[in-house]
Amino acid sequence: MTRARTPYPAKYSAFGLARRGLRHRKWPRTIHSHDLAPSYDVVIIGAGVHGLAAAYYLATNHGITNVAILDKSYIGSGGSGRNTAILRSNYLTPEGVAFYERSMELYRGLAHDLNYNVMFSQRGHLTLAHDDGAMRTMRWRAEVNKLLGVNSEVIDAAEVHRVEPRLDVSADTRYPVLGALYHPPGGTIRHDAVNWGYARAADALGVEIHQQTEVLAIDTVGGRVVGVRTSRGSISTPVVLNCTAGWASLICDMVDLRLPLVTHPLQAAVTEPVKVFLHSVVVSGSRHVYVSQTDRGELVFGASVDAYPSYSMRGSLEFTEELASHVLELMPSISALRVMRQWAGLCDMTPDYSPIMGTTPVEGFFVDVGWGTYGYKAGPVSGEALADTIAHSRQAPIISAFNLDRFAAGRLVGERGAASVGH
Ligand code: PYC
Repeated sequence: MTRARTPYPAKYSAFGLARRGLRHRKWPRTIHSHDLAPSYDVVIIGAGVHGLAAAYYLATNHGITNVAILDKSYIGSGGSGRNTAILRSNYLTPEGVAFYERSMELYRGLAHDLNYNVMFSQRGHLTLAHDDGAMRTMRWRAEVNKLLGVNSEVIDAAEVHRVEPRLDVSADTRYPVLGALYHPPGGTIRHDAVNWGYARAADALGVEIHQQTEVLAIDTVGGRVVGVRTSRGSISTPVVLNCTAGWASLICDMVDLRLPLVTHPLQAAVTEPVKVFLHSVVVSGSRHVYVSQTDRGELVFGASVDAYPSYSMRGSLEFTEELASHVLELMPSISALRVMRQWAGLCDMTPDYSPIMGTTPVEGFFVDVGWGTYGYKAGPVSGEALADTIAHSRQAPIISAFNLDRFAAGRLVGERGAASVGH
């Protein structure tokens, strides 16, 4: 069934801005509130980038607009608003590289597709290697990347210095930089803009976004989904897509589906702004740190997930201390910089560091979960692939390797070597 469209959102353009400014006209609302309807063709749980993108591509690519997105909090309140907004496709497995490269392709066209400035900045991505084992993994990744048409190459320490003069690449440090995997198309994006851009476009196509609407139970009859019970009432639906992070296993529990997920907090921090000096995204797996600089000049840092499973989203002093010591090994010159804020998000870790996507043994119940620390990069392609999977009731080809059944079949897609930092 196709739901009536709300009028397409006002077009953002310099001309539109000037016209509205001169005429003192307000911009129309971008997201509308709705009562819950008694039934939907598809219910998506989670209003993060994955859920919003899935709804958008269901509507645009398949004409399915009778869709509700439910979130117990607000748009982008989970990992989609808490990540460090790094994009890359320099993965290790052919399946992973092809998948994330499609996401980069969609991200490149997103501002145009959504008529929303998502501030994608392709500034280059460096993954530093401090020992021979890491250098071997970088060469392996570079070869797989090149074979699949992804721009990555291994560079030596002198070249690293040329790309990022502020990094200490001298040989007399405790963990000298031997070289790096250099991935010029990698970069950063403005995550809130992506979330709001998808939300605005999906809303305009007739998708209903229900914030502050918690899923309490999922009803099944004879092994197939028939409805969802929420804090605002019950809905009948034949299709549920679980796009949550942190709560993914609790939602799957509602249909008695067990997933191999362990949830860990991942912390991040941002400094006061300084004049821009760091041009690329810098990652050091063995020093457990990644850093980029925003256009406003703040340094945004992240590290490994906390060592213990938890649902806590609080920052810790231990994290800041460790982060500072590792960052200063790489960039001693920033020792006077002050940290302004820190926060945490939840990461569902899988045994092979690859996500779990697509069909499940419960008919009508689909998953897009297990995103570890790399979910944001995959928002557009996951949305596109899950929309395709739901529309055709079969696993979309680009995610065929990522089905839940790989764990029982022993077909793991090992991406640990391409995770940003050691976990
Ligand atoms: O996998 O590139 C990555 C990443 C960056 C921050 C967290 N994970």
